[in-house]
Amino acid sequence: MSNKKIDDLNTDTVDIQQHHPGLTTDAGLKVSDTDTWLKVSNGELVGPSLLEDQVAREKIHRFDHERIPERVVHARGAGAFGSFRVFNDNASKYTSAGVLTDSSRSTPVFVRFSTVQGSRGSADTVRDVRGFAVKFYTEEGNWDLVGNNIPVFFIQEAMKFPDFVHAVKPEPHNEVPQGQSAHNNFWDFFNLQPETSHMIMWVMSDRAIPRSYRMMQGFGVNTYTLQNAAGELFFVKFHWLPELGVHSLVWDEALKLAGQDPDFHRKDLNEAIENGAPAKWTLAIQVIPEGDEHKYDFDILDATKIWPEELIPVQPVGEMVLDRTVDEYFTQTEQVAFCTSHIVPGIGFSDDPLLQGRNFSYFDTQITRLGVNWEELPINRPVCPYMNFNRDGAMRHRITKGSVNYWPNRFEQLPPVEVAKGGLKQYPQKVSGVKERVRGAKFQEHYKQAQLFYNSMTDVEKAHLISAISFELDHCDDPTVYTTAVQRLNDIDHELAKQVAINIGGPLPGKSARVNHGKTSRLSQFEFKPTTPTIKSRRIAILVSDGFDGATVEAMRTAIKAAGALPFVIGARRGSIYPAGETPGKGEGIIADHHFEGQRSTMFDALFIPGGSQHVRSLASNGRAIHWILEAFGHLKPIGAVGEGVALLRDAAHLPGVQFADGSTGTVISDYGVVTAGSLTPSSLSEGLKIVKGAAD
Ligand code: HDD
Repeated sequence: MSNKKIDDLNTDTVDIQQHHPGLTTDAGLKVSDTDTWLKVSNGELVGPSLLEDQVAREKIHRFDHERIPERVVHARGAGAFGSFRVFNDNASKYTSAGVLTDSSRSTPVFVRFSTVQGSRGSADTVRDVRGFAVKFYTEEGNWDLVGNNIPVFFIQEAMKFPDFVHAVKPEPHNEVPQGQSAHNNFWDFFNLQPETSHMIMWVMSDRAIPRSYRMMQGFGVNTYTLQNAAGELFFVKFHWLPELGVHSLVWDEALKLAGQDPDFHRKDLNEAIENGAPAKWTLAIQVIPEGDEHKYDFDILDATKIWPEELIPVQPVGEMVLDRTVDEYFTQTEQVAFCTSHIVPGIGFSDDPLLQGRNFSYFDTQITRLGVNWEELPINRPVCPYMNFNRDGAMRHRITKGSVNYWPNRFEQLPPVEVAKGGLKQYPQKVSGVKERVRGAKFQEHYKQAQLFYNSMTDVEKAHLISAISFELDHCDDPTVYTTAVQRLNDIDHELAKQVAINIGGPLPGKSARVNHGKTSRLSQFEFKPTTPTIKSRRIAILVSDGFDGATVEAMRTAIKAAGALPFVIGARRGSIYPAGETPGKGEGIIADHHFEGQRSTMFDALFIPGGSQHVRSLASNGRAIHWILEAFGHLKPIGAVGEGVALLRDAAHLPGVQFADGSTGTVISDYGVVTAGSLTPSSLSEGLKIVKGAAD
């Protein structure tokens, strides 16, 4: 399908695989030698290099200036292209914005996902908030919805942002730690700034270690406004709901992946798109009419609060599909620049103080990062016509003809556009008051929603949350920090604080004066299942050694591919592995995609162990293969085993008490996510795939 933004970018794209003009300088001079500097030589001895070699000089100069400042936060990211389409008229009552109401449009988008704390080269799977920034290239200009995968934020006021970022970033004296909030300063900030209470619960939950960018919710976080054709105003919060449901890694996986495959999320996004599994989200809105602003016991303009969906329903509006990877990281993912201040008619801001400050900060940061003409860069420019009297500045490259560059001018060129013809309309809001540095009364309450979140977790999620906090506080070596943190957690939930105190040391907290209200909401990630159960794009490892059962592996590979998932054969070595009945060294056997040391079980969603007596004997004597199986089992991955593979699984995963099938009918031990069968039959295969699907659910 055509995508206006891709067409636009194509006008600036060269493909070096298609065009071979030969090597030239940037000025077009054909270069005959790009490897050896011009020197003085007498034929035998080679003397000094000559400064006059302008080709060498320019190559080095150009290289010296390749880096630009990385983003002060969200430095590490991955991007993709796609489109957004409205699929109902839910939004029409509230807004006149075509992008949210016109179902005949396909609006091009670019999305950049990111972590917040780490620098550009940090690992993907660290515990952190994930950025979820969407640029809609609409017919009325760019709309940037710059959100996160968590619906609330650490602070209420933009003015606190530098303090918060300094506190969470590596400490100033030694620049430690990288990609982590597990340090004194972050927790000190939490201790002293109670408005962080709600967000800290989310960041310590499994939401902060997603399995994939494709399996996260997104949230605009701030409160925006919508305005309809009749001029009525509504407050709105934006939600992205992933087609695949919300899934997380377990902490042990996240830790290991940070070393084993620091680009895990980046690769995952590209791998899925390239293998025909575009990433999809439903855009949904929560809407509050202007007159109901003060109806709730929380302030609807406070970014540390959610709007519980039991009170304000989440209404689906349209679907975003990401189906194209970037061609070049720097010019697209690195140079893309978002601004919360970029809205289109029908969408507006609210008095949310965090949003007001963000509206200043983003434009400003892009000037430092990319220069004043950053909006001219191909990835940032709109797909609709644009023209104004902003001029000049470093690296201006658009050439504008005409003899005037101001308004009004004698030629009446470029007059402002009337509101009726699509010009920006300001909502006529009556404002009066006293100039004061104040926060609203309801902004003073910080604990009710932190409790709401904690109460809404399942037991497993609560246990993970306690472990996560205990991990982080264990990395704080200042007793003031970790003992105070326990007191602060006690304001949220006494049991939670007690469990953490037991783990990290220090005095146990006494009963808190603040009692947990016990209420819950739909916040557990288990509530966000895939639209349709699927294993599409999931990575499934098949362990093999020489002498494996060839027919079973072939059948399994075919079944996995047919389900849209990705089979990977993992062997003792990368290269030919021979099935039973074939002589090693003769013929091709099966080519293992990876070997046990090169890839680890953490990188896969499920594991299959075929039968074959020689193959099982050899895996059983391979420590790494045993570790693979045990680790996959420990991480609760679905595991299938057939024939002799069953005994290997039983021994490797230390499951002596569990009954495995030894007949051909197959037994499902679903509590463990384990499926075994004497041989691969249609029924055992379908049971197995069901378990994998269930795990992906
Ligand atoms: Fe921010 C980047 C999300 C509060 C100032 N922010 C940035 C990005 C995301 C967010 C996803 C990366 C965009 C990209 O991929 O290029 N930020 C948020 C959310 C917030 C938030 C959801 C709370 C609702 N941010 C926030 C505040 C301020 C900033 C309060 C300043 C007052 N944010 C920035 C920034 C960044 C940024 C310094 C760094 C790089 C950039 O803008 O382009 O201006």
